[in-house]
Amino acid sequence: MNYKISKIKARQVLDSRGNPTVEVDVFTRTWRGRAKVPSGASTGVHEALELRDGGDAFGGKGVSKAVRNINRKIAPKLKGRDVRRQKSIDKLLIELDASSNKSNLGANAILGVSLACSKAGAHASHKRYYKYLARKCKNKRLVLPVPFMNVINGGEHADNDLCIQEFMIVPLMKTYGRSLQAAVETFHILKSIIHKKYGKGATNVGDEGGFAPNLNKVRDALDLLVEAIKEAGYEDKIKIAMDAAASYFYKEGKYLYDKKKITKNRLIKEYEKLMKRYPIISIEDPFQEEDFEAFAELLKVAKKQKVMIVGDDLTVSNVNRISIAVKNKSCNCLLLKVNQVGTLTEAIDAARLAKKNRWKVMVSHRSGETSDDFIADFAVGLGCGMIKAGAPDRGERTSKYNELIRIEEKLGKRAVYGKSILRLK
Ligand code: 2PG
Ligand code: MG
Repeated sequence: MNYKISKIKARQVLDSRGNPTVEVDVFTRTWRGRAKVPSGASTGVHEALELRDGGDAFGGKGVSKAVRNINRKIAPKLKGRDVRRQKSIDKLLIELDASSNKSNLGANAILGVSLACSKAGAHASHKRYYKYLARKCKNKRLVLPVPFMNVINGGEHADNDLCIQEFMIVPLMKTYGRSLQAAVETFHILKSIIHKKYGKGATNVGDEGGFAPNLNKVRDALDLLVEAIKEAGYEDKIKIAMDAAASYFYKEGKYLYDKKKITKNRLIKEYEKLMKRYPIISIEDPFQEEDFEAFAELLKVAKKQKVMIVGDDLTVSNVNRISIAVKNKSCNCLLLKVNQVGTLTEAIDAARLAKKNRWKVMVSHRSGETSDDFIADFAVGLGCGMIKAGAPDRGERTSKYNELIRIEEKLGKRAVYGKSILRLK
């Protein structure tokens, strides 16, 4: 039988930060699906557990336990199962783990298997991966996502004093290909502006490939983006987005913003000013991950400015947390990261719940990535219209943007660009 899982083999490989991560091969008689698992630095406390070995090897970051769990505990249970039956495979993985946060087998072990099965299933069914995923998502409308490109890195992703973690450019030309070009041109102009203003070393890049100059003011970073967009000639075509990842500058009840301790009310006011002054279209995790109310207060203001408020550490791609955010009216967009929750099925459920509540969904990479380009196909298959995959440089980031180039080519005239899905100023 071509669809039966004949073998599963996991191993430890390296991610883009040089840390160990899990790679899984799932075989049917004639096909193989391979997945590599990403890893975050600014992780939410409610995320599923990433199992690390501890001890001395690899500074405690080895994943040999997770690998062993796959080879010894998961593989024997999945052998002989139909690889296309994603839901029942994921259900079995969840049952085998039997914890609330995947802490027994490790979310990295479980996700590697879940995604490798989906890839093997697509191969065995002779389907393009994005189409196969679209069926799993019960979605008929394939959409090329608008890239949210993190071109200035701060927070946990860079060795500088910027409190806000990500400053992104969002190209809104007619097609994906043309948008990518506009963003790349702007990225290179940004590099020369930073070089001129801040000198050598300032154009070194952070974990997600964006520049990491030693700025300490949020407005300085935003001014750089505005200047680069203008010089590149895309003033009305490229907008700005931010991921504050605010849990990481929240200390003892205050936010350490631009090196000053401020209250959440002052931070709300500051965001309001930024939204008025800059072409910002979205702010992710503007407050720490437990403050559903502050998110809600900002959302009221943001809606008037047509700015999206995105939940990441707040919602952790988890239906329970999303439900709380829905009840509190905290966000209108979900950041979707499969490894926050641990299986493909649960990630799809999270996206569905968000959509049902008229939120938008943005598929996202992690700051620790690999060459695995799953999220590109996933974003297209889900039809959500938005992807966050870092700057347009470094192999682990461009692998996603390049896969989208191939998909656009394949879809030809049928290619729809996600621009219309965004609410715009
Ligand atoms: C985020 C992500 C990805 P990390 O906060 O949105 O950009 O970072 O993977 O470190 O959590
Ligand atoms: Mg985030």
